[in-house]
Amino acid sequence: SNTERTYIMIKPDGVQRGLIGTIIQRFEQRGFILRGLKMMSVEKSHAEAHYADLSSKPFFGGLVEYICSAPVCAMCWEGKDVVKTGRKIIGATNPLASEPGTIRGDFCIDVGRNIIHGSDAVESAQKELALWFPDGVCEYEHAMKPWIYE
Ligand code: YYY
Ligand code: MG
Repeated sequence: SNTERTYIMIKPDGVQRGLIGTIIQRFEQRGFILRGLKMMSVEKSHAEAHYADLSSKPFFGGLVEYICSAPVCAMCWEGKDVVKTGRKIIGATNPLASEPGTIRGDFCIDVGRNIIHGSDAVESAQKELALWFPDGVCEYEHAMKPWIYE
């Protein structure tokens, strides 16, 4: 459906490196609709909840510390197949394996500083949006819709 939603987050390195505008532009110019956007300093427990599935990994502690090290930019994007397409726009987890033209493939090198998060499935997107946007997102009619979808 055209109203699928995903959770996208610019991580502390992306925020500090001044990449918010560039990243938003890539989703916006593709035709996706921005429904939620906020800057947020992340509590340890919140980062741990977001990455709960990875809690047994050796990099978990460092990952949580990184996410809490400076503010993040939390976003909800909407559109047809936005979860899968968002992952394509972002690129592979390890930036050295990300194709040029993807966000990670254009702007970063280390897996532990890969500047952006994107939900990996519709179900995880719903969970993540509930965690990061507990008060919901902005429900509005976007004027571009008939020019993006037939
Ligand atoms: O969804 P994605 O961010 O592409 O990767 P995940 O496998 O969900 O891992 C989340 C996050 O953990 C990843 O973006 C960087 C970090 N990480 C790491 O530091 N070292 C690894 N070997 C794997 C993942
Ligand atoms: Mg993931």
